Amino acid sequence: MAFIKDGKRIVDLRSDTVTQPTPEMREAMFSAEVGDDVFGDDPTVNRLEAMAAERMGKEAALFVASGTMGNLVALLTHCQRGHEVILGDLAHTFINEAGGAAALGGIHPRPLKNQPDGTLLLSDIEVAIRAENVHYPRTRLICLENTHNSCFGTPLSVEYTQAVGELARSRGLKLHIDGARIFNAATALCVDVRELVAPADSIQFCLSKGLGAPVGSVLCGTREFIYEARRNRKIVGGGMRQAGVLAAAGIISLTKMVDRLADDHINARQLMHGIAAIPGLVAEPVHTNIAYFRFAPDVKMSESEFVKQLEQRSVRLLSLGPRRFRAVTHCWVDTNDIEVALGAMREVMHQVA
Ligand code: TLP
Repeated sequence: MAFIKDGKRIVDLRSDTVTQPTPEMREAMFSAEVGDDVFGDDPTVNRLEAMAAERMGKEAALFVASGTMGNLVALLTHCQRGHEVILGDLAHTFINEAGGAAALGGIHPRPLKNQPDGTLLLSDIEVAIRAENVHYPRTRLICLENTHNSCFGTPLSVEYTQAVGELARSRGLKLHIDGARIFNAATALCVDVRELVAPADSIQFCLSKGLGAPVGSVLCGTREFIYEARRNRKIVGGGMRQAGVLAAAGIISLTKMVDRLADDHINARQLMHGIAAIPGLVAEPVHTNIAYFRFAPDVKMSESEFVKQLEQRSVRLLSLGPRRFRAVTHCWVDTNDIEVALGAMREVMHQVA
């Protein structure tokens, strides 16, 4: 599959959110049986939720509009106003979700330093958990992100997640996982996704990233938790009606798109390998489908000029902060596209060498 614009093939590495529904998804969306999901009447949504819960080893699931909504609804369900959530200072929920939990839920964020592998030190979490004291917010929840987007797409291990889960339980706290790319983590670690999420009270994963669906995420947890989450989804306006047209694509994501994620990881490694050999570019570690790289110190070109020059060669990626870039592989990019991207980068960097 390839993106074609004005007759030209585009290699779009800005994010795995740019993926479009596959022909099979479009077919399934076209013929999806639907009903009013707020009444619980949409058979396709119900089927997706049952499949997702089973896949995650949780009792129940809730289809939501986006990863951001999944995380927000999870936080609103675990926490009351004035509660505190411990999370990473580089967590998507802390940085990239418009402060929704604070803005709408009165939930106080307690960011701890993310280690380069996306973990939070257990000792840091221990220290951050508040004692009962009239001055303090009440610690209620710990959030992990797996894979960790800003920390090189690193997968968090089963052992680490279990350790955080045990710590949470021993202190009467809940654990939520932002598993936007949890299947990438399971693929990279060669483990069943159930093992990765077993220690968590809730997990949200995205259908609309590497799994290719056009819209949607699923939040999973106990039956009781999902019952409450459904109310909170309504509060944030996420009660969708004939959402089966969207869920139909999500079912294809779960049944057909998970096993191919390993290819995206191979392509990301191929990309990084190539970038490492281009004078002026410095590759960073790559673990899954997210590849970061930067300019070498002597490069004079601006980030925006680099992105523009690549765009002119039909290659898209993101400039993320000073002298640094991100390229994400996904199902609309193949090994040939990776070579095209590398060729374009070589050409652009050659001009400034
Ligand atoms: N990530 C997007 C951008 O928002 C940065 C991307 O291009 O990587 N959790 C994680 C770990 C994510 O990476 C994202 C999206 C979300 C949650 C939010 O998902 P959506 O975009 O569906 O709200």
